[in-house]
Amino acid sequence: MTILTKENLKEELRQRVRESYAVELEDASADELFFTLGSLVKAIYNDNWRETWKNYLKEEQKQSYYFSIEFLPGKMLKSNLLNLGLLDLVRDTLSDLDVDLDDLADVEKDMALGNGGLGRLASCFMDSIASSGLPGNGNGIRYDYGLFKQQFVDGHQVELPDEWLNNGNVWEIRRPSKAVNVHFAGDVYLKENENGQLKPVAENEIILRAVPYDTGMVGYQNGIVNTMRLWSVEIPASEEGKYKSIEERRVYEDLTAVLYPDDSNERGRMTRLIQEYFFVSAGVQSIVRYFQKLNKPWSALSEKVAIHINDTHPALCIPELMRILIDENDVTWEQAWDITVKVMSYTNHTILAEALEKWPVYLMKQIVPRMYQIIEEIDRRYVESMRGIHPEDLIQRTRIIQGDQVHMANLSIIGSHSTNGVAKLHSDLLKSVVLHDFYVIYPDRFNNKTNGIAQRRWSQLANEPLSNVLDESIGQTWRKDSSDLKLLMNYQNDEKVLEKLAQAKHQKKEELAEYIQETTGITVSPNAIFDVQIKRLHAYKRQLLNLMHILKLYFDLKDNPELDIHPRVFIFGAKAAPSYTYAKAIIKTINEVANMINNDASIQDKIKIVFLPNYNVSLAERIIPAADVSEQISLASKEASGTSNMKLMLNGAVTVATLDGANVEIRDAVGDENICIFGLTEEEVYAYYENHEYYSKQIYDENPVIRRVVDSFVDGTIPNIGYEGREIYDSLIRYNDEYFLLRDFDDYCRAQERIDTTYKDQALWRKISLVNIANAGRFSSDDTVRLYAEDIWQIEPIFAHTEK
Ligand code: DL6
Repeated sequence: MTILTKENLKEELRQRVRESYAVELEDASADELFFTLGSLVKAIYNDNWRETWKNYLKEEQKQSYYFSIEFLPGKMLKSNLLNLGLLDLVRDTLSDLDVDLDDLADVEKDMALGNGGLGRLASCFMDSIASSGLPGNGNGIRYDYGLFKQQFVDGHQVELPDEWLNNGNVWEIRRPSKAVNVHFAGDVYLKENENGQLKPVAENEIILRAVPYDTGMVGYQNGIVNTMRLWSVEIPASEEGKYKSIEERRVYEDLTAVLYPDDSNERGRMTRLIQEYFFVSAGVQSIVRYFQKLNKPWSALSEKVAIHINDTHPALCIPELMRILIDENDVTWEQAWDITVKVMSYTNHTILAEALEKWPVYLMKQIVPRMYQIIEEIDRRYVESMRGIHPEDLIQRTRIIQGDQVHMANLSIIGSHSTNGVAKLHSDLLKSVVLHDFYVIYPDRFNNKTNGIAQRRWSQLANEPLSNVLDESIGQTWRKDSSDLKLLMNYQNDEKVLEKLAQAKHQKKEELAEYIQETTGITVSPNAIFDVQIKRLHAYKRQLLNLMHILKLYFDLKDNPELDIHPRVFIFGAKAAPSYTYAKAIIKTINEVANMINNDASIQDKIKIVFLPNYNVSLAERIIPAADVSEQISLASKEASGTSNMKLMLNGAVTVATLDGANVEIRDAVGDENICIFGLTEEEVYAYYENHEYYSKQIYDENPVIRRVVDSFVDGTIPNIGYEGREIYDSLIRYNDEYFLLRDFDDYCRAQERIDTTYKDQALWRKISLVNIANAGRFSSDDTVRLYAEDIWQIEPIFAHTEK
C-alpha cells in the first residue's frame, strides 16, 4: 500500500476507524485513533516485511539472531513513522483533525521488557541492524508484564505491575503456525536404537508450546523490515489432560508472565531457568527449521546462521543446538561441536563477579536434564582436550561444572568463537582480570565492541529543536549518517549557532520543568543547571556520591546563604530491584533530602532535587534533551560501558565522569577540556584491592566535611529516615565503603565546582556543549552493529529492493 497524501491517509483512517470501532474519525477516542493509526502503519510496512523475508530466503543470505532475555524498545509509533519517512505527513494530517501526534503517541504503552542497559542496547541494535540493511533478527520472551511501574509512597519505592498488554499490542503478529514444543524435566536416559546409536529417551516430561509473536523492525528509510520474535507459553492440546486443576495449569501458563526485575544474577530461581531454556529452545528450533528449508548440508549451517548470546542468559543455545544436531539429526558429536562453535558468539556485559550467572547442578538436572547431560559431556571433553596443553589448575578454574555449580560464562566462551566486551576499558579488563584465564587459553576469541545508541531516536525523535538547529547549520546528512555531526565543529565560534543551540536546550528545559511541575508539584526554573543522573539504582553507580555532594552544597549554603553558586536542579531517575534493600534505602533517602531542601526557604531555590518516578525509555526521552550535566560517576572499573552517557552527550550535556566504561572513549572523543573527569582510575582501584590499604574510617576521621555529610544520615539532620540512614552510614564506615565514595568525594566536589564556574561562563559552556554534540556521532549503534556484522557474524547488508 502506498499512501503519500494527506487526503488518502485521512480516508484510510476514516475507513479503518469505522470498520474497527463503528465510529466516525472525529468521534474516535485517543485509544481508538492510536490503534487505528498503528494498524495502518503496520499495513504500510507489511509489504516490505514480507519482501525482506522472501529476499533473505531467495538470496539464501546468512542471518544473525540476537538472543536476548530483555528487549526495551519503548514506544514505537513515532520511530516507525520516522523510519518510514512518514513522520511529517502524519503529523500534518492529524493536525488537520485537531489531533497532536505527540499526544497520540503518548497513548502507546512503553514496551518495557527489560531492566535497563542490556535490554535497551538490544533494541538500539534491532533498529540499527534493520537500518543498515543487515539480515538480523531478535529472539526473546514476550512477558505479559513488563518491568514493574515505580511509584513513591512516603518516599519509598513501591512496585506496581506493568500491564502493558491490557489494551493489546498493535505491532505484534501472533503466529501459531510457527509454534514449537519445548520439553522440560522428566527422566532422560540413553538407549541404543535400531541403528546402534545411543539416543535419549525421556519419560514424564513437561511439554510446553512456544508461540511466537513477531514485531517488524523497520529500517530507516531503506525498505527493510526485520523481525523481533518474542515467545509466549501455552499448554499444547496434547497435554491438556495432564493438568488436574486450574492452579496446576497456571504454574506453566505463567512462565512467561513476568520479567525478573533484577539486572544481576537470579541464582536458584527455577522459573528464570525455565524461561531461559524456553526461549532458547524455541528460537534455536525455529532457526534450524528455517535452515532445513535451504536443503544444505549441516556443515553449511555456520555459513547461513549466526547466533548471538547477549549476556549469559541465552547460553543454553550451545547445548540446545548440540542436542538438535546430535539427537534429532544424527550429526556426530565432533561435527556438531565444530558447527556450534562457529555459529555462536557471546557478549559479556558486566564486570561484577556476583553478576556472572551460575546455576546449581541439581536444578539443571531437574529442569533441563538433557541440557545438563550435554553440558557434562562438553565439560568432560573440554578438560580432556586441555590436558597436556595448559596447567591443571587453569583447566579446573575454567571448566564449566565446578563443584555443584554450572558456570554459564564459561559455557558461553568455550562454546562460541567470539567473546566481546562493550567498551575498550571493559574488554581490556575482561582480558586482564575477569576472564583472564580464558584469554590465556583463547586469545583470538576476545574482542571489543564499544556500545552505541540508536541516534535517530535520541536526537530526531526526542529532540526536535536541536535537530532543527542541526539541519539549519550543517544540513540534513547527519540524520542518516551520524558521523556528519562532526560538521558542527565548524561552528564552535559561531555566535548565532551557539545561541540557537542554547535556545533549543532552553525549550526542552521549559518542557521538562512543566512535566516536573505536573507530575511532582515541584517548581523548577529552566534557568537553573539541569543536572541529571538516570540509570538503575545500584551501589556501584554511586547515586549516593551525588547525594553526598548535594548535602555538602546544602550545608555550605546553610553556613553561607550568600554563597555564589548558579542554581541547580538535581534530577534523578532510577528503579531499584525490589529485593535490593540498600538501593531502596538510597531512594528513600534521596526523596527525604529532596523534601528537606526543596522546602527550605533559606536555600532560595539555589538547589532543587527532583526524583522522577518510573524511569523508563519514554521518560528518558523527556529528560535527556533537557540535561545540562550528565552524571557518570560509577567507581572506575565497575560500569561495563554505560549508554546514557552517550545519549546525554548527543544532546549537548556536559559529562561529569570517572574514567569508567565508555566514559573513557567519550573523553578521547571530546578532549579533556570538554569533559569533567574526576576520581580514582581503574589502576588505582585495583592497587587498593591488591594492597588492602583502604580505610574509609580514617578518611571520615580526618575530613570534617565528609564527617558532617556522613553523620547527617544518622544524626537526625534528614527528617523521616531511620534504618535507611543507618544502612548508608554502615556501608560507608562499618563496611569500609566498598565503592570508594569517601576516597572520591573531594575530587568529585572539585569537579562540581568546575561545572559551576564553567556554566557561569556561558560562552565557554555553549562551546563545550557544541563539541559534545559534534563528537557524539561515533557512538552510533549503526557503527557498532556494522562491526558485529563484519567481525563476528559475517553477515552482509542486503540490497534494499523497494523504495530507498
Ligand atoms: O552493554 C549494555 C549495558 C552496559 O552499558 C552497562 O554498563 C552494563 O551494566 C549493562 N549490563 C547489564 C547486565 N548485567 N548486569 N549486571 O545490564 O549492560
